[in-house]
Amino acid sequence: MPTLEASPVMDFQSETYKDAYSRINAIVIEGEMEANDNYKQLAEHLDGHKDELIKLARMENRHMKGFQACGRNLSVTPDMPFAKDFFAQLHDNFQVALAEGNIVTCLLIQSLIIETFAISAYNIYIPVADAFARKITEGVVKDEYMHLNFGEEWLKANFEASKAELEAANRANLPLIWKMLNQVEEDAAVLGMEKDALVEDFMITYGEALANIGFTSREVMKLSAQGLASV
Ligand code: PL3
Ligand code: FE2
Ligand code: FE2
Repeated sequence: MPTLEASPVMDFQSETYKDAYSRINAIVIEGEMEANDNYKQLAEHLDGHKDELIKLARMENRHMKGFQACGRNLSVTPDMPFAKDFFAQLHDNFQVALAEGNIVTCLLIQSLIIETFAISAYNIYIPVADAFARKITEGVVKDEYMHLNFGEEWLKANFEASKAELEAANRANLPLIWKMLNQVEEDAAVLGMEKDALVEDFMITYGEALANIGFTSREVMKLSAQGLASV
């Protein structure tokens, strides 16, 4: 009946829910852990931003602990090997870029792509989460906007020198996000999260970030849809 409350009734203790949660929970724990590593490494390579980056890294560590608590609260054991594999390609691309001194690429991967991925996932998760996880995730998502903003500000200040590398890094890494989204689509649906909503939220947030950095709206459209046709 259309007048009734629309929010889905979720059985957080069902085996189906807990099975899907074991992978999604692992993904966010692994993502937060890798983000912690990435900001610690960036702190050593980005002149003049060491203290700030160390602070961001510490926040990621707190996020990881928060999501570990969410899994424990539902008596779910996160499937960490699955999650490591899930991030492997992005992880490798970040490490190769760092080794080659391509800091712009590192910032695009961590502060733009991964933070936007997290922001869209967390925003879509909050309304369908259990009460404990909702509270944790609401706190986390506020921090993630700050992390995205760090990347935006640095890239905006260095826009002309970064533009070509950003375009190349976007071409190499954004298609991985669509692939990753396809991999979690079914599990996310069990948690009440729709893939279309995730894609839409991602495109909006990522597009806004690119516009803030200095790309024209035509460029933003091209960049933010890179590789999307294959989804
Ligand atoms: C860095 O601050 C955060 C890195 C975490 C990235 C996680 C991306 C999550 C994508 C999985 C979609 C399912 C939603 C999960 C909701 C908790
Ligand atoms: Fe985080
Ligand atoms: Fe973050």
